[in-house]
Amino acid sequence: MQQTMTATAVPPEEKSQALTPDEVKMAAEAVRMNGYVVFESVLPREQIAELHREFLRVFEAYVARTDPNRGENRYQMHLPFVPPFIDPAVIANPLALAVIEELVGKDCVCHYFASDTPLPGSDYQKVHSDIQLLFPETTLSLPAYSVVLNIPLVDFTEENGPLEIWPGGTHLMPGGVDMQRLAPTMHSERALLPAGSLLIRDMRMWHRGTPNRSQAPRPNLALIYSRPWLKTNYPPIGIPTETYESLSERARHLFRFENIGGPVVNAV
Ligand SMILES: O=C(O)CCC(=O)C(=O)O
Repeated sequence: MQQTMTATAVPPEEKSQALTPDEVKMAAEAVRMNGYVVFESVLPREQIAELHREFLRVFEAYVARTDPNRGENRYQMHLPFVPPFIDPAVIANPLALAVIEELVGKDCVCHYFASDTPLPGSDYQKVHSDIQLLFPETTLSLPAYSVVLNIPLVDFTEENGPLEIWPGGTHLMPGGVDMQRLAPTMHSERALLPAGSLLIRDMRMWHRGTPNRSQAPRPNLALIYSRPWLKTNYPPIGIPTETYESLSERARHLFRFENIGGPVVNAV
């Protein structure tokens, strides 16, 4: 992918800790201009292996009791707000947050904690954006108000259904554009990402899931961070009170509008 950045001058073991102020600015500019930025292989392999293992346990139980909800053989699943998913490197990743705060402000909230998984046999999704435009009746391009952080739990390859994105301005398109007719005429990219990478993208950027032709599920964690006034229809995240109180101050601030004291979903 073109907008791949590395946390230069940061030793691998501290990769998730820091970016220089200049790197934060550059990464935020990349999202503003192109709709996304990638930091490759930030989470350590061992952590990804544990997340993947636990994910599959939760996911298999989910698949056994629900129908595909994002097209054939393709599932969106809310994550249970429990370890290892709520590790600080996932919910309040310092590298991702530095860029996210630059884009949607330090007072932002995290209001979506979920995953997207195409299974073998899945097909192309329709090209779509993940959020409504604030003023679809105008041609105004507004700054970012909501961004999604994707963390692949396996390497995304040509075979296993990588996310396809339309960078270079689709996040700034006005309302009323015929996305399905226009998208095939525009440049798109497949997000071929190593497991544990961080993909930060403007929620408005056009994208779609592609067919998984491998033998295994292709899980992608998805956390949405937005300006605190944004209203969406996502169910509030259920967070037991003791879990909430055990979080860092930063994480508590991020999840402050969620269902504190509410039930954990999809736990097994
Ligand atoms: O394949 C993915 O990770 C994302 C799929 C997607 O965009 C969706 O289900 O809305």
